[in-house]
Amino acid sequence: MKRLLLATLPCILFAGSPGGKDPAPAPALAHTVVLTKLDAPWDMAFLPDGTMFFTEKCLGLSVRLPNGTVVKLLGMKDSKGYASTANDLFCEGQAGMQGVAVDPDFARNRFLYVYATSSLTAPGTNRVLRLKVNADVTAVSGRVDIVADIPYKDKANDLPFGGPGAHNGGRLRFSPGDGYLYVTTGDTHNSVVPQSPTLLGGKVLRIDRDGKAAPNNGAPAGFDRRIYTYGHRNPQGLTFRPGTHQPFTAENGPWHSDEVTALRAGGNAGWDPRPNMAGRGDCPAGYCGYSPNQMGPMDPKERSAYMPMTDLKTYPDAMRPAWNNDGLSQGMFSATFVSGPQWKGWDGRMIVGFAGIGMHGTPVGNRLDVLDLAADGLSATRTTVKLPMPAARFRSLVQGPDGNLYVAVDEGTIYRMTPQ
Ligand SMILES: [Ca+2]
Repeated sequence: MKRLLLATLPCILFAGSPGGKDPAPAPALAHTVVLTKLDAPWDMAFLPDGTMFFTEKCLGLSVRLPNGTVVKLLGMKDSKGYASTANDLFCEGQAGMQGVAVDPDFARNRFLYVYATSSLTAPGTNRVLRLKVNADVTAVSGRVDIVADIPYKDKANDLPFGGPGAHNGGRLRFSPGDGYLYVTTGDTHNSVVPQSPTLLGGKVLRIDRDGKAAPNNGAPAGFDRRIYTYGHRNPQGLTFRPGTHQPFTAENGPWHSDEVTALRAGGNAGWDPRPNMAGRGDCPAGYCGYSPNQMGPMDPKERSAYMPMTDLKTYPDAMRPAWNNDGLSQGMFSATFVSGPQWKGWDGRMIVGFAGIGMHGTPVGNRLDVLDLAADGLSATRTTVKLPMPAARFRSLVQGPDGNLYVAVDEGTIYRMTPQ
């Protein structure tokens, strides 16, 4: 008996340890097309029976019922064929109808949440809408904008780069641990936003179903109490580690320096593109987020002079990233942990999705990676998924109630990826 225990011990020690020899193989993957010919699907959220709510960035909110029927629930300005339409909701650039989340207590309250850009407040704001789904899941009603003051980048404040709607954040996820709603927001190419104690861009918010601050968010004195972490650039991936429920973001960085970060309450993610910070001078349009050259590709030899995603010189207590893309490709837009024995060696690991082929001539762009994160969330090792379907712009990743991975791509398809 003692010998048997010793023989199995190395497997336990090595499981999930970055750099360690991995005893469990990667799963083989099959794929199925769930929906296609969509218009820029952005996110999905599931009920336990497989009902799948999904957003299309410039059209609105729909649902795919377990029998395969699709019902269009809430349209945006100029959308056609929806059960109801909200004329204040619009899309522009990266902004539009984005994240979607189901209330953990949906069976009782039937609440659903979407992140959407609205014209109700000039010059446009991003909002978190709470909706009530009817009994047969064919309509929504009772809209309440539980957050109505997330910054949006409008035309008047455009810069020489990015366009209106840029750096718009937009992922919504309920924590399976504490039950609160987490919301990622972008810096909107406005340098004062990410470190601002009151502006809600460049943040992760943590709120209850009415939009009120959750307890113990931990941000410094003087901060809006809804702020959980700050100093972000454009987080669009948000996921919770199985077991510990620790939240992680995946966010876009300049020159392909995308980051995955383990969040802690009140933490600063260390992004500060203001002029005259950290030895920088003035920058065009007051935004140093692409300093020093502002427009062109990074010169790898000059990497240390480029704007850091986590400025540890200015903010030594900032949250260290677990992983940085370090120039490999541009645009990490989604992340989810996967769990369950069917995932074999990937059980408990994070899948991250990229959407950036051809940007600045990078050779690898549209891909899914698997990150094996250390227990302390401060380091990770990466492998790349051998895709069963064509590479595409990976916008959303969600593990469904059936344990499979659902993947939305900008090209208009939602896939189901099934480990074999
Ligand atoms: Ca950071």
